[in-house]
Amino acid sequence: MKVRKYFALLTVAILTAMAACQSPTKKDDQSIPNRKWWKEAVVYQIYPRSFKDSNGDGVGDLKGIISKLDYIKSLGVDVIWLNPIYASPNHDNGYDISDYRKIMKEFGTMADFDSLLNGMHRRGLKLVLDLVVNHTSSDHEWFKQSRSSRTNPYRHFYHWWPAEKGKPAKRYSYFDVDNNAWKYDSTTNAYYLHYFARSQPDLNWENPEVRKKIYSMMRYWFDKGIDGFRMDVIPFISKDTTFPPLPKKYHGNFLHYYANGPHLHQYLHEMNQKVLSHYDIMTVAEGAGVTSDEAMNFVDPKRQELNMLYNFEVMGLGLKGGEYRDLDSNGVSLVQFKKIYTKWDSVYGERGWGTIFLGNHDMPRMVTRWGNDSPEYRELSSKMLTTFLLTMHGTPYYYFGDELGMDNIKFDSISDYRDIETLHIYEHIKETGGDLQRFLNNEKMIARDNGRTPFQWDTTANAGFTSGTPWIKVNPNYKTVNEAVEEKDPNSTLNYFRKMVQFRKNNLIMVYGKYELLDQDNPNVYAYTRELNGRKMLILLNFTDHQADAHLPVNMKNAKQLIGNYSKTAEKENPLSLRPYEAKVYQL
Ligand code: TEU
Ligand code: CA
Repeated sequence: MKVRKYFALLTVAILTAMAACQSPTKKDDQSIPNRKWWKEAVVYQIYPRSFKDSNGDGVGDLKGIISKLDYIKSLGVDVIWLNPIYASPNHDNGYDISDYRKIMKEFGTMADFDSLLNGMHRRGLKLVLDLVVNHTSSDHEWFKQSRSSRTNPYRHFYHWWPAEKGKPAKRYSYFDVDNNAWKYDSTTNAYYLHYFARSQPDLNWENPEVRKKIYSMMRYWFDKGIDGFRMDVIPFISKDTTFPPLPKKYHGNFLHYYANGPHLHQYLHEMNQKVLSHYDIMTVAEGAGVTSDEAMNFVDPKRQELNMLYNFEVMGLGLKGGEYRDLDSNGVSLVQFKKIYTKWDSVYGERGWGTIFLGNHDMPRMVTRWGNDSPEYRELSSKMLTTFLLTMHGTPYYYFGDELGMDNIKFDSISDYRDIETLHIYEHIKETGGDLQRFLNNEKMIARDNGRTPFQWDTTANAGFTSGTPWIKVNPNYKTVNEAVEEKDPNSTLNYFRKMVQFRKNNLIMVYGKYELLDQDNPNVYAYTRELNGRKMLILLNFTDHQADAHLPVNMKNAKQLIGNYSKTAEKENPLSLRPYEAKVYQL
């Protein structure tokens, strides 16, 4: 029954999109060099903990995902990226792995995994897993051995600094109450390195034994049939093991130092030769600390390393940062936003391939961060951002729940938070007698937990996510913002997402067409063209809550609108005048 409903809707979505798009794509198909399935794919990211709970323990699980595969298929997406599903004590929700070849107890069993993968492949969906190999959990057997004695065979699987040499040079840590990446361990009178939490010791990639073990583990998953890896903080893996004082030029920018280890590219190339190149798979590097000048070193096909990398630059927009993670009172500058995306597009002008995303499990909800989550504009601005994601050059990574227009939950109290990052910063501010309220206010906007609340399936208790008590609160707006309600409404953000995905699929120009920014100094409107084989499309996006005009050197006389987020056309139709958060795509 359900399946049929989805397919009926899917057919409607496809027909609408096809009707909206007049020109056939046949002509586009020829003469596109280097076509690849992962360039043409739309990736849908699922945070398994929060997608669907099958057994009432309040935690999403693999069986829950299996039960929703028809829904996922109905979206039109091609690839599912799952955040870590491996055995873990869950200090950082699976980013602290205690066994790479086992499934996290809360998520299910290896048999569940096999049937999930099978269910995806049967539906023509591909599966990308998270590869977390900069660090393990301190509960990993390797680390237990390593810390047990200085002569243990696993000792050099991690980075140790013997205390008799004095204190090691300062290294900053993300999730440490003292901000210190060296933790003293009395068993062997030495410090170990952890760029993230104390429970996430960094692996020693300079040790060939470590690399061998990791490559073998990667082959284990590829041999099971997975279709790729998203590589967690992969730029951080190589380290200068003399651990000198942080060089001056990296003061205030330690990330950049972490991302520039001496043998990083040697290891990525080795990984490519020993593992990746033997399978038809995709890889995407989390690009923390990588500048646009360096991105090509990861993805240039000639170098044989990885396929794609995320651009992190945009993540800092509109934030002042610092200890309190303050917001910039001027908000996000659209001119800056456009500049960053345009700069990153030019990186891949000739070779390599980019990515586009506006949200993930480390970010607040896209509509709150980049759109407008007020009742009046939540849906419109969600659709506008969806239009952006699906009309840009580069593979779109779409975060689950954004298709419903889910927004930040904005917790008032620290007791509602679950994330190690928020909790540790709070502890630190408390210990140093800082202003806790200021921090909590900022977290309403940027805390990672905002993007981790349960998926809103329907109007029943806990949004249909669980029959038990959810591990983190459900956003109370689930009574109106949910899949079941949106399923029935042809104009919902959900059905708009489906329409946009089909629009991209039906127009290869959206994948391969050259991107050009227009009207760059316009603070309200993002306007750009995509062009392929003599065909040209214009995308107009109003990022404000008021009427705004694009100023373009483009003749709109024969322009035809193909798709847009308002259901009715404006009364006085001036194509370059946009209503609040309006998004339109024209064929020129
Ligand atoms: O994130 C690493 C990272 O680069 C940080 O920017 C991270 O975004 C953090 O949220 C700072 O706000 C990856 C994972 O995506 C993240 O979920 C993990 O917590 C982290 O690595 C450690 O594995
Ligand atoms: Ca469960």
